[in-house]
Amino acid sequence: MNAKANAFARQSLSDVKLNKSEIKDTVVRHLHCTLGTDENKANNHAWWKATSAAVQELVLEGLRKTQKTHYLNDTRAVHYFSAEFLMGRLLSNNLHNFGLFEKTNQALNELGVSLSDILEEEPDMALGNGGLGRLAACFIDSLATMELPAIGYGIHYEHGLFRQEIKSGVQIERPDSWRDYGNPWEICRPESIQEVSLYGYVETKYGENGRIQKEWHPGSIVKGVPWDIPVVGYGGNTVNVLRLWQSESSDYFNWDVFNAGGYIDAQRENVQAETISKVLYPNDETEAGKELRLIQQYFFCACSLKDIIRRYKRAHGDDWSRFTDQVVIQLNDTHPAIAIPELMRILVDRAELDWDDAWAICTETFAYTNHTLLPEALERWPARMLEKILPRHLEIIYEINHRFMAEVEKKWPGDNAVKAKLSIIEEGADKMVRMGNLSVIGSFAVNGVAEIHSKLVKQNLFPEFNELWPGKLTNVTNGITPRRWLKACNPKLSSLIDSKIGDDWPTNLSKLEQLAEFADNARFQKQFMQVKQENKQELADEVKALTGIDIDPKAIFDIQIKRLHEYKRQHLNLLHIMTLYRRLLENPDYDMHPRVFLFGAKAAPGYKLAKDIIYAINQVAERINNDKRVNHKLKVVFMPNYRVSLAEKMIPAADVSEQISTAGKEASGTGNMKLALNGAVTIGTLDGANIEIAEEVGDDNIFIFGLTVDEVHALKFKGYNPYDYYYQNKEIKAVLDWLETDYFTPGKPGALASVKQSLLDGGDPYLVLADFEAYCKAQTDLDAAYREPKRWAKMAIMNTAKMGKFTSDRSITDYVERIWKLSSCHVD
Ligand code: 26Q
Repeated sequence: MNAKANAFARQSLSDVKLNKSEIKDTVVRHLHCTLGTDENKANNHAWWKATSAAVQELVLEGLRKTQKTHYLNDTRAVHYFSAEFLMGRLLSNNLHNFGLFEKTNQALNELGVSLSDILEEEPDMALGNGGLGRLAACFIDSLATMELPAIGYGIHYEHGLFRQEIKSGVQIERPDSWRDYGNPWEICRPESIQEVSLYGYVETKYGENGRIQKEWHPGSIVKGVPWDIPVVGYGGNTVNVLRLWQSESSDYFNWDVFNAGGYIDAQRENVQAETISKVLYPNDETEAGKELRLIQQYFFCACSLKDIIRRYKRAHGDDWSRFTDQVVIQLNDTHPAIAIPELMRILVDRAELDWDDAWAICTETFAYTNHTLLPEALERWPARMLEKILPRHLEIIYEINHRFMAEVEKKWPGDNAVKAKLSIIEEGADKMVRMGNLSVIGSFAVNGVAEIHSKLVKQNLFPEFNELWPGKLTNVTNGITPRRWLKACNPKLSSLIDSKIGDDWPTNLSKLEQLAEFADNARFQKQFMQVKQENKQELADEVKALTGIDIDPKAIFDIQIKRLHEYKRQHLNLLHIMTLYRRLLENPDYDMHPRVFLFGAKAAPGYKLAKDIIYAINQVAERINNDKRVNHKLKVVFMPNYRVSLAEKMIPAADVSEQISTAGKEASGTGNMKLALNGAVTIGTLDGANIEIAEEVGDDNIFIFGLTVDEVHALKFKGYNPYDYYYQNKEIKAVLDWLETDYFTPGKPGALASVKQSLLDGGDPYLVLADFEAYCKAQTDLDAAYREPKRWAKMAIMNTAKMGKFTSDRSITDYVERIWKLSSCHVD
């Protein structure tokens, strides 16, 4: 961009009171000067890029001001370390947060362009699997909105979560290429490149004062190139950053190989280095133990710590005494736990601090969020692997453990069982490093993500740690940003709410409670349900376009959207659908309101049964949707490639929110909050945040069913036999046997047998059959409620009205007050 254009940009877009014609001029200028095209030639993609570039001018202005303000005020900041940030699309969000959405819509209209069409051109930034990654994205939105000094640190994956295609009912994974045609938001910062060491060996030396010195001689060095994604707060004052590291080969390291004539070897090194940030691992809730995954984790933690320390030293030089005043690091699960020994290495080996001083700094710097109780999801790394990749870190972990074991001995003298349990090292043929234990020991605070989950973390996962350090384990219930998950995704409901209670609810979500006054008001009920109806019509059009399936917008839209996992029990939903189908076949007059069941879910590529469940859903859908006897009452839709931007279309149209995990297994859930906020009624178990949602909306406005956590434990303890339910309940037997025939897979009997098998001989680990009857009963009650329009409208309104607690602003306030001890910093 030339200097004149730049000056023009400042005069125009930097003034938030931008008018329409200035927006038009800026977008057109970018069409010409950035995209090299013009109004006549430009397609929607070019218009999207030009509009984004125009908005980016404002973003960068805000970013510059924010960074200057934070620097001048020498603010304490939170550093959110996460292997995943599921950002989704940014243009609509940034326009809303700057308050420019409507004006830009009009400006583009006058240029003959539809804003809603060009928004569809933006690829999702899918640098995450599901809940954990999206939580990180909601949190950085709240941090910027609340003008808190914060930075997100993660990995600049070349390929985000795979794109899902469904071919003949089967999930096919395709690479995601979100940056193929350039990303208008990210800024490369070569001036802040960091180098990271890997492999090699450790040399022990003796310093002059007799102090043992360890020197790590790395076998390989890679470069971390930072890409900054600006994060615009609502209101547009504070613009924080998400800094994502991309790996590259280090020129410095390859020079020798290259000079020695090893061009090919040098190239191989290049490829290996670049592999580190190539692809996001798609296995949520399972520990894969792959070497590359560990290298990814260390890579981004090491880059981020160097970045933090560089910034700290710029202000405080070599004086470490103020480090913990300035820096707090939140670990999003154990994925970044290797940062703990890395900071120890920097402090002890590089800064030459005494161990105890270094450890004091470390344990005042880190806090850790746990997101799971599933044993298969708790990260453990083979000590041998750590030794090879990070030899010095393994030594440090042993030292941390050695000193910690002495503490345990003091508290529980002679108790070897408790030592074995609390040790960071799991002994055995192959020693394993337990990242959960390391994280608890190396942090000053540990939190679960919903009341019940945190209680179980204290009681079942880490009871001895809770005894050793009372108060360290705590709860911060998750939340979601109402800017994306109501204001931006549901403009019709947002306007209706504005008209009733004013427009400051996006930053003060408990104001929604005022809607409760109108829950019985016939006129408001009508308006509310009219909005829902229009959203359902829009989704029906989308379903038709994406899948070719016709659905009736007057039917109940019953939605289950989340990663596919046995514990989330999509197959419980499926068994109920098959039960309704059977009832309808047996009795064509079976009394029910027409219902459309919609699913969105990706399965980890290596999770066979999860993929089988997707196949089963699709095959049952195919049969039901084409069965004239029932398809006026029952439809099933599997929406391919579930992702943030699809969630934004489905959630506003939901009547029913399926939250049916086995009690004790879903740490919190956040989709439950998004759906309820948009007026969907939950059918769910007493699990995760469902419990707190039920407390907020009241028993009349939610359908709770099934075993509680205590009942699950009791049943497992007494010995659970799924065959008891199979033989006792005719409908269970009928639908499970049905799965084994070729009714849903013509010519291929047994193609769905694995689902049945897992629920019988497989032992039904998630108690699907035990909860089946209660689930069906709750579904029948729900159907009856829907058929009383006034009752249903009230329930839907009450759900929206009572979601104030679940704004991520409240979660962040909890973190700030109880863990981070941060102050906001106003940016003018
Ligand atoms: C681990 C090892 C190797 C490869 C991948 C992974 C991996 C990746 C992602 C393990 C777990 C995840 C993601 C977990 C997750 O999303 N958990 C969810 O977190 C939400 C936010 O707290 C909760 O609401 C959900 O209940 C929880 O399931």
